[in-house]
Amino acid sequence: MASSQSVQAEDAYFSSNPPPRLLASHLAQAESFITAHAAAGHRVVLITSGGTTVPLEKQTVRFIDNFSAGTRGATSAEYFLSAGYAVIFLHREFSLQPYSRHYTHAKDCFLDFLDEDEGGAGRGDDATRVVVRKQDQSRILDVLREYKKAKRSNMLLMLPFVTIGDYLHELRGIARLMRPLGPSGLLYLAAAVSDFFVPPERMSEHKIQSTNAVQALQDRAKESGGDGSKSSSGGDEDETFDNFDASRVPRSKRLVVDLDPVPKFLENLVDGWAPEGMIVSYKLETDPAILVHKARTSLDRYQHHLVIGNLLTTRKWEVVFVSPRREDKWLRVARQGGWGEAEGRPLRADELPPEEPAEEIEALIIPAVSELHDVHIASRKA
Ligand code: PAZ
Repeated sequence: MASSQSVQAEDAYFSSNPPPRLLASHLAQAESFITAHAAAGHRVVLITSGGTTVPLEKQTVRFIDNFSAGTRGATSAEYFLSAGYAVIFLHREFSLQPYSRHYTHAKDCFLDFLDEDEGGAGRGDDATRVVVRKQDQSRILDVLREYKKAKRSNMLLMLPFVTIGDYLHELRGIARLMRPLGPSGLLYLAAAVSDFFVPPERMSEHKIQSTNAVQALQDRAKESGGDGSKSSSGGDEDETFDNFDASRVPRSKRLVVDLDPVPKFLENLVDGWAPEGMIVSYKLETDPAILVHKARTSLDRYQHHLVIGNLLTTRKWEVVFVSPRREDKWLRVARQGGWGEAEGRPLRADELPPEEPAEEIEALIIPAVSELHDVHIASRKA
């Protein structure tokens, strides 16, 4: 059972941080998706993907973000679909998505894949058509077929989030809906989740001002008994950056951001929201010396089933599986000529080849996770 302290923290967090506008609609979609796939005997995976934002204002102009393009989540979704899983893809809005990821955020603009076809004899019209470039056709056709198949068979449900608050509300709601799946439910948490946030009671309603021009406007309005809506003349102007000297900026002009820690909800997820499902979380670090230790600490603390550790610089080349009662297992993409003396220890950033890996590491991760999921299901049945 989750400790009463963490249940209290959960109640306090969710009652004071408003749910996203579309939560009810997202949960209704998730419920009918899960019900249909449970009836068909499919395994269902909830994948979280992308970074969560921390808004600094209620009407948000500025926010803090976490590193993640959504590559891990979107790529994993494709491999889970190939392995027969129905996928709920809870992703940061506008981050990478399964299938379209091959052609968005890419170095080439999608228009580079297209050509004009001037019409041909035998086609019966002279209209110019837009066609995919010859050299890209077979690759795009493969991706298109997989994408259409996933859509046609209703195997992929896409649900977006933006802020850390949206993410936590959505995660809790969907995880609870997955309970009837029992052990065949899989939670695969690859999103980069902020550890800090600004609580609503300390958040400014409007854009935080960098000068006191607005204060002067309001003061003048008060003095004249008006509403302050006229434009100001004179008074404080925005600072210019001529002769700017950071050390002389007065404290009153600095923005000091005071963040609270986000309560750790993995315990509630394991014990309360989806107690039978298999739970896999990711751990991102930048220092190789602490990665495995941090992954193991997270596993011991939350008692879930697997932590996949990865380092910022080497995450497309290798990951480490840390799970209870098993040795740590490193998975690494193959390289022509092998890894030489780097075999058997984490790679250093300076050992990476300049080009992207020839193989996607998710092609190794998903079968290995799915195998552990088989074991999880079998052990629950036993
Ligand atoms: O989305 P991406 O491929 O750019 O990055 C993926 C990742 C590094 C965010 C992910 O693999 C991960 O480690 N997520 C958990 C991050 C965390 O420790 O909160």
